[in-house]
Parts: sequence; C-alpha cells; structure tokens
Amino acid sequence: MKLYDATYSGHAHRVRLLCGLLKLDLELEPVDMKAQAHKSPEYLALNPFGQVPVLEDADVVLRDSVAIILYLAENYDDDRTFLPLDPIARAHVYEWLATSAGPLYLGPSRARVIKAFGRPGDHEQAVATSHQLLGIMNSHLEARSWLVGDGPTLADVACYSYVAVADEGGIDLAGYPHVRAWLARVEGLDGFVPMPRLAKA
Ligand SMILES: N[C@@H](CCC(=O)N[C@@H](CS)C(=O)NCC(=O)O)C(=O)O
Repeated sequence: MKLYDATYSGHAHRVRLLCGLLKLDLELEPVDMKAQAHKSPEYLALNPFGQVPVLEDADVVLRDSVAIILYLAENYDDDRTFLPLDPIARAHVYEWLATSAGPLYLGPSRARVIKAFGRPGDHEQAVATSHQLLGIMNSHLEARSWLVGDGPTLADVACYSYVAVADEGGIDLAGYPHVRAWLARVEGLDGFVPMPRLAKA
C-alpha cells in the first residue's frame, strides 16, 4: 500500500496513525508540496483536487483522508474496532468524521495553515471556530475516555492530528483539560504514530 504523503499534513497523518494502530505496512511517497508537486499533471491524475493524501492499494486509488481511513477500517480491521458494526455506534463515528471535515478543518487546521504556513485566510475566525469546537469536545470528553464508545475508533483517529498541534495555529489547549487527557490517551495506544511538529522559527 502506498500513501502519497506530506510530513506536516494532519490529513496525511490520520492515515499514518491508523496504519500504525492496525499494524499495516505503508510505503510513503513524499509529495514535495513546496515545489507544487501536488499540482503536477501526474498528481492531478490521482487527485484532481491536487491535495494530499492519496492512497494506492493495488488498483484502488483513493483521495481524501476520511474516505481512506474508512476504506482501511472496512478492509483491514478484522475486529472492526475502529468502525463498530453496531449501527448506532457507527453513526456516532460518522458524526465525528463529519466534524473532522467541518469545524476541525475550518478551525485548528485552517488556523495552523494561516499562522504557520502563511496561507491567506481569516485567522481570527479560524481561532473562534477552534475554541467553539474544543469547548464541545472538552464537554463531550468530560465523562468519557474516547469520542465514541469505550475504545478508540476512527472518530479519535480523524480528530487527533490537528488538535495535537493546535498550538502551532495559535490555539492554547490549557482551558481544555479533558481534550488534553484524551490526546495523551491516543498517544498511549499501541502502534501510535506521532504527528510531527514544525520546527520553531
Ligand atoms: N478533504 C481533504 C483535505 C486534504 C487537504 O486539505 N490537504 C492539504 C494538505 S494538509 C493540501 O493538500 N493542500 C493543498 C491544496 O489544497 O492545494 C482530505 O481530507 O484529505
């Protein structure tokens, strides 16, 4: 299995993290985003949106981190730990997958890309979206160890990466103790793969 990857992409990290937890071999194919390799004709043939990550598994080519982790859980997680078979639990996992592509993307992910990568955008708005999300996650995790059920699922995998490096976007996690405890819980899982931190300027 090959992942078109970028070290500091939280979207790509989700896939690396799940592969670590599932003990799956993953060949990493670095995409040189500084050189705009993700906009080359060859890469656009894999993902017309010109975004990282893309997964190649034999003749299956998949774009979008959420689609990729769903595919991996459905095909390679024999115990169905990460995508529960129970339809209600699974629906709650989908809630957090949608959150990862909604407020998490518009909040911590966008705040970081604006602040640390100098991309255009409204940093203040992204910070406000982040604090709304983190408040909701903190309350949700007050009486729970994991976002859904009593063990890690794709919900935790999808939401971990950008929350773990939220400070790089100027977001302080100090006021969210239950979120910090949850991050530590994810970090303690067998097969955990760290989200690389940006070098301090
Ligand atoms: N919905 C996509 C978003 C992926 C995404 O935004 N990737 C960023 C890197 S973290 C990217 O490739 N940005 C380049 C661009 O959008 O031109 C996913 O979940 O994979």
